[in-house]
Amino acid sequence: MHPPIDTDDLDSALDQAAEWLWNARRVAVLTGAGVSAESGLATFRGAGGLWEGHRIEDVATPSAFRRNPTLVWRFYNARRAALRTAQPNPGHRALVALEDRFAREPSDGQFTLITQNVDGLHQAAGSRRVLELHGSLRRIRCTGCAYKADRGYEELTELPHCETCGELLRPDVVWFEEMLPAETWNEAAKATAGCQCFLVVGTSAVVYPAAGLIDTARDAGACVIEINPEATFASRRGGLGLRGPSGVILPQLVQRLSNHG
Ligand code: BV8
Ligand code: ZN
Repeated sequence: MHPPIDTDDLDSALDQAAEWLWNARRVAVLTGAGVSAESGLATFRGAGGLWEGHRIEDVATPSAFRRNPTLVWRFYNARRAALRTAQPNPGHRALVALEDRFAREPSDGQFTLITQNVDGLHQAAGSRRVLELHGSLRRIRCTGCAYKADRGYEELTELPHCETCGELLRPDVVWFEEMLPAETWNEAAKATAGCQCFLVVGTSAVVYPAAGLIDTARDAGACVIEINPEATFASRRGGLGLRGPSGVILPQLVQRLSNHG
């Protein structure tokens, strides 16, 4: 599944990353679809740019929903169905351990988990504070009124309508060309600008403004650590690369950190 990891490089890189975390008081983490790949969920660009067999513009934009809401709901209902059997993996749990180590309480600003993922697996693993930049597959909202609800991963009808006003319901996710939730984005940007160590895990760093947080961290003088089996757009912008799957690397990093003292 992944190219062989050069253990010598990885070993020294893990030591360096643990040292940086040991000296940090405020840590921020940006996760992407790669963190959930080890829970069996398809990544966004894994299959050559097709997402579960669809093009972005056909399933993840407001115009796609206006044009063919049934197709969009088929795409999101399939992803919701996949979540009924998906479980958090050791990478998710390692991030909970990091939060427990750095944050005395969830909102003390010492540890901020920022995710592009919409699968809810960080919360399922026990992460207490998760900034969901792109919304959540659990939630749906009405296109005609203020109705919004967490419907878990229950099966929805092919074209769900609002019981209050009768209008179409939509997934409460951020589609392309839509603004991110302002408060969540501001919290993420503030935490990133104030952190001393920034972990970038399982993202191709292609989607903005989320990927811009990597530059924000670097400009703020934070140590940037990227965990990914492959090099990405983020890799070219410096920082330390831990080449490998997050479900393996994150637990190793947490172990090094606790060995450190
Ligand atoms: C915005 C929806 C302001 C929920 C997502 C033209 C007009 C308008 C905007 C734009 C434009 N051109 C560009 C833009 C900006 C656009 C954008 O960035 N486009 C990209 C395609 C270039 N951004 C937006 O539109 C954003 N809004 O800009 O608003 C605005 C408004 C109007 C007009 C102008 C500006 C909104 C962005 C949010 C889009 N919604 N999701 C859903 O259905 O999921 S983003 C989508 O991509 C997913 O959420 C996904 O999480 C996210 C990012 O992808 P990744 O997580 O990085 O996943 P990917 O598959 O790419 O990579 C996986 C990585 O994991 C790989 O590196 C792989 O190597 C690694 N990996 C694999 N296995 C493992 C692993 N890593 C570790 N361990 C493993 N085992
Ligand atoms: Zn309604």
